[in-house]
Amino acid sequence: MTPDLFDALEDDALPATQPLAPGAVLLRRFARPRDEVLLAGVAQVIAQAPLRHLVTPGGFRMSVAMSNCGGLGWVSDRSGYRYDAKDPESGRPWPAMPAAFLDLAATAAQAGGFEGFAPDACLINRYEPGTRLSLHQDRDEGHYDWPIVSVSMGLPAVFLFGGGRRSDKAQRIPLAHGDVVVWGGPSRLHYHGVLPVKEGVHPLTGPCRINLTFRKAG
Ligand code: MD6
Ligand code: FE
Repeated sequence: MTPDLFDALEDDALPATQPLAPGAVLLRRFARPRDEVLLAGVAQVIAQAPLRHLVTPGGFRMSVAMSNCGGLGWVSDRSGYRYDAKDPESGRPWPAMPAAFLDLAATAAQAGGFEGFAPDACLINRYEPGTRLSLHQDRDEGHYDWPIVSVSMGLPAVFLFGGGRRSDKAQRIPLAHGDVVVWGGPSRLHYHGVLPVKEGVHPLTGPCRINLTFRKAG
């Protein structure tokens, strides 16, 4: 059996929409029909605002490489985490959010039950094999009225989705190319993370996983 056929058979056995918690849903393969357009958007953005390894307030270099597009970008340095309208590397505004990004984020949010999502921030993350993201909450937005929409492309990963407390047991959710996770409402502040990405090469992204995280930060 070819790997592709095996993938297709596995897909058939899984629901397209899988509830994870109240307000949280996995939309399997939701972004796949638009993957090439989205990755072209990523290439455009990172040509203007290159991926970089931020430093945490504690002084550690993050293993995930990051950039942003949209009116606000998430940044971290020795002084803390924050949203900033300018790329601190260049002093220029972050690149505009490609129309395909806005459209995907809005339609995915709608499929997750959140009508009218208009994100002003898109964080682009590149995970190379071995890269992980430890359990955290997304709480730098200052208000939690809108969901987080997280799009996975390229290499697969295991997403950890916990509860409102760090000690709550986390579900392990395998994410494949094109999968989208939406979490908002009662699960907006749920802890989440990504286990170390395994070695591999994806036909569209090469040896990495690209994640887009959409938020309303302003
Ligand atoms: C993911 N990413 O990569 C989920 N949060 O599947 C995140 O939760 C995330 O990549 C805050 C900042 C960057 C991220
Ligand atoms: Fe997060």
